[in-house]
Amino acid sequence: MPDIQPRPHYHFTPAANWINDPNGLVHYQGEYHLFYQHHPENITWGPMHWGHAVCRDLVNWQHLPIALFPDENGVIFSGSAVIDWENTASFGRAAMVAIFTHNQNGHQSQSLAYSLDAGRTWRKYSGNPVLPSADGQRDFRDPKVFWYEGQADGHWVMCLTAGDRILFFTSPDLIHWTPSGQLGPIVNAAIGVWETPDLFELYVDSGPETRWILTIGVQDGAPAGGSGTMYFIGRFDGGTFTSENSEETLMWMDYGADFYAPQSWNNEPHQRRIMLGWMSNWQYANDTPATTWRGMFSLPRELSLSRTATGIHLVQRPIPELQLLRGNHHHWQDEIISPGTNLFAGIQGSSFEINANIKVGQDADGFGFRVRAGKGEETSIVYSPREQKITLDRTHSGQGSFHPGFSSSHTADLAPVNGNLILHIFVDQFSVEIFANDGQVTLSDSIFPAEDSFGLALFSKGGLVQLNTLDFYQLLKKPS
Ligand code: DQQ
Repeated sequence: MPDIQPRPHYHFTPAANWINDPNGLVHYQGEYHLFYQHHPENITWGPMHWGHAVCRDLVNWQHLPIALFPDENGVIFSGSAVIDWENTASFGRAAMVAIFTHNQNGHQSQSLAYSLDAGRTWRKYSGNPVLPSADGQRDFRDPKVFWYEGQADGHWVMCLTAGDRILFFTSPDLIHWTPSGQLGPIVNAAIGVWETPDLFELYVDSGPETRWILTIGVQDGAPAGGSGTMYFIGRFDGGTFTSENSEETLMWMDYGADFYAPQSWNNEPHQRRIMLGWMSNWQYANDTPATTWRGMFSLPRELSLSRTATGIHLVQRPIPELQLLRGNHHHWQDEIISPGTNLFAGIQGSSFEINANIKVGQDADGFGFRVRAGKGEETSIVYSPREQKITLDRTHSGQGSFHPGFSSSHTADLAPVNGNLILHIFVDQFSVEIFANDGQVTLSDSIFPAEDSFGLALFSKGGLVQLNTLDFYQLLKKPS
């Protein structure tokens, strides 16, 4: 890595040093707040603080001073934020309240801090912690809190993780919490510690039917190796969540290796459910190439539910605001791609968007894209029509020897829809994110290519492929 470490063009990174989980995502008075796990003195994980940034369009982020510092109750682990419109906690009308885990030598409890000036300055609640862990319980963390309207007057709901389960609590005032339910452990338990839950309601297709979604970070044992995010679909009665997943099915949000600890925004002003995750993996998070900063966030994704022949599934689409980044555009339609040709001849880039609609025949053995190609390196996105699988291959993507688990390829099942495949791909300095078939399947990987690995190709292997349409946009560099 050069001394001056390059930045992604449009993915969020800390101004300096270490970040991991997104925390406290809340919208207030025109600003999207993004807090995050932060070690301000080192590029490796350490005593956790909450860093802070704000944004009006989910694209142009502004760094703000650190919001929460460690104190006598411990360091500040992950959590969420709400706006207490009705002053239920008596901190002040419309206080922004952060609900987070205090970690004191491995003992974890939940605490509060509040801000009366749109998140610029913070005070810890004097009665912290508000929810100590039961005796001897080690893992008890990452509270996600939201307001539940329900039939009566409404109340606060908290879900948090406790080892291999999720615990639910309710409260009238954010201070007094009553246990209200539990999910887990589940049958297929050969997976790591659960972390960073989120819980929210979505329409199935365009409604009126709804389901609740519970997302959970699993520290180890995800499909791409190491950490990953699973989800449950079910019902929530205001106190507890009941899963409708079949017992043996684990559903995963993303089939790449780098989408972890995601959280969604509370109070999103357009009633969208927008989520972003940390683009790393506890297998190698502390080892990735870095000199001055380490860690980045995924693109924000809008979530919805769709019912298909195999049941209800989460759908994730890049938010439309990302179109603000679009620069030079190339469009193709009705092209035949034959082995050895490259539609992108003369075009190169390190930060771009591809949206392709490709007819899936049985002629070619495979087709796809090579991106960030340079001297001896490339990252490939390959579709196999026979196996109906998509693979994101970063085995030769650039630096990878920093951890044995990094140089790997990641595969997901992906059937064509009406005979076609849609690949919506975002590439940046250190990442590839694939939203396939209009967000039905996603794969997100970090990569560490040379800065000048600009090569780009659309290829077919063993036969012809028909391209219906392809849009390519260079994506503009945002100030960091
Ligand atoms: N990271 C935080 C914890 C959380 C874990 C500590 C997930 O609160 O469980 O930095 O990455």
